[in-house]
Amino acid sequence: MNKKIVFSGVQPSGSLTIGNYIGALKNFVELQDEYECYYCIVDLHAVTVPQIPKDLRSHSLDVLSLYLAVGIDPQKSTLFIQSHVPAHAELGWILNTITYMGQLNRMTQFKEKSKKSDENLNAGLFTYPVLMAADILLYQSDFVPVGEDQKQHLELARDLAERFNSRYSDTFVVPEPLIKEFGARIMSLQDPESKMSKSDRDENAFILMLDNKDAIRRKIRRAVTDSLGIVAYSDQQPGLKNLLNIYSVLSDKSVDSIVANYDGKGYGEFKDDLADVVIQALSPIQERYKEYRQDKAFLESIYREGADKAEAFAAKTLRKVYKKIGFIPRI
Ligand code: ATP
Ligand code: LTN
Repeated sequence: MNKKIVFSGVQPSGSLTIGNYIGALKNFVELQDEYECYYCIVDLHAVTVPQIPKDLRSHSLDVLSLYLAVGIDPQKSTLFIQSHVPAHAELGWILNTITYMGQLNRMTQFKEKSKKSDENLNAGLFTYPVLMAADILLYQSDFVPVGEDQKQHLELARDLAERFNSRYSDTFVVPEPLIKEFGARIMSLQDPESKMSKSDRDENAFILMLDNKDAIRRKIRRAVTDSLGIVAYSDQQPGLKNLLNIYSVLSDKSVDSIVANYDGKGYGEFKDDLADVVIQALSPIQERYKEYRQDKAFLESIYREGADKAEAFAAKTLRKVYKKIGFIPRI
């Protein structure tokens, strides 16, 4: 029986946050028994904002080590680095030619990122969602586990698959996003109206997967709440709502049972316990991370094998696409 295919990617653009963990990595692990999974380190995406080469190199291996440390099993899932499989850039180009400027102009992530940047914007940042569509469509992916912020990009990928299929004949599977009901949008600890982001300038806004115990405790203590003083899950208390989401996902307890536990108790006690929950969830991952990260030879063997497998699949799809478009096959 053929398994359905799952694809997802994380940018090696910095240290990963608990937002990346809860919204993405944690779900990757849960999918690997039921599906054929491809998990990519999307370095071609990372360079749409300026990167320091030495840091980019090391972040790519950091992400690979974190993939392994959270429990992604390279015997079950294919782990690889995007730039090792040239078909991503090649299909990206083709898809650029069927994408409308208007569609890309509507992308909220582009609008936000371009607002934040002081420098000249590069064209890659604008066409980033097209490359993402190529990543997904190359593997005939059925499902794409992502955080809420990627929903619009997934819609573009679906749209491009449908457009290509109707223009040339059935070629691509039309992918579906897998977005969890809880934890798909972890918010900044300093501004609960905006997404927790690893590129935030204020480091109190995020908790990194590799933060030590003291940093975790300190950042949670400083997390913005409100003056109501009641532990409750409501839109009037967005800071607390976010903390409750984190608590719930990482402790596997329902929000209701957590709220009930803090009846009549203050934010201080709640935050201290939340820090324990986060530390307990991250500690074993951090331990395993350290082991993997120092084993260069092992990491190399994983990404090489992964690229071989991914490349074979991707090349097949690309060949089909080129043929349908009217390119002459070399052999
Ligand atoms: P940046 O915030 O620096 O722009 P990012 O962390 O959003 O980067 P990626 O590293 O590519 O970008 O994200 C990897 C995955 O993590 C994506 O599926 C994304 O939806 C998810 N993700 C990122 N931030 C959050 C968050 N705050 N809550 C839930 N999921 C998130
Ligand atoms: N754009 C995504 C990262 C990404 C991705 C993908 C996610 C690139 N290619 C393919 C899922 C599938 C982000 O999180 N910023």
